[in-house]
Amino acid sequence: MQKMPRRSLIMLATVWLLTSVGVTIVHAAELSQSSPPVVIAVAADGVQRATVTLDSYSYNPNHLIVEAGKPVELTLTSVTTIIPHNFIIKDPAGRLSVEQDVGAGKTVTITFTPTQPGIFPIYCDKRLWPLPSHRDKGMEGKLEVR
Ligand SMILES: [Cu+2]
Repeated sequence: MQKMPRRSLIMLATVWLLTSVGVTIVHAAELSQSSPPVVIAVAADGVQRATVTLDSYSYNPNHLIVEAGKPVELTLTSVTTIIPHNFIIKDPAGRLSVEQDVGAGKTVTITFTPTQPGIFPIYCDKRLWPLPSHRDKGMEGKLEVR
C-alpha cells in the first residue's frame, strides 16, 4: 500500500472531526425542535378536539393551546411499529393529571377538562433501562391553558 503523506492524513482527520461535530449539532437541533403552537378549536358541542401523533420520539403537534373550563378530547395516534409510548400531563399542584399508554400503532382517545390557566408539560416517561427516557430523547411538549 502506498504511504500517505502526513498532510493528507491531517486533512482527513480534520474533515472527519468537522463531520462528527456537524452531525452532533444537527441532532441536538432536531431534539429541541418544536412544532408551531396549535390553538384547538371549540366544536359546536363545546368540546375541544385534536389529534396528536406519537412517534419515536416526538408528539406532533407538541404545543397545544386550549381554553380552561371546557372539555378537551385528544385522539392519540401512535405511528410506531414496536416501541410503546405514553402521554402524561402532570401538574405538581394536582389540578391536572393525565396518564395514558399508547401501544405501538394504536389509537386511543382521552378526555379531560383543565380548570386553571397555566402551561403544563406533556411527556413520555417510557425508558429502556439504562437508556435515557423518551422525554430525554425529545418526546415532550406543552399544554397551554388560557
Ligand atoms: Cu415514548
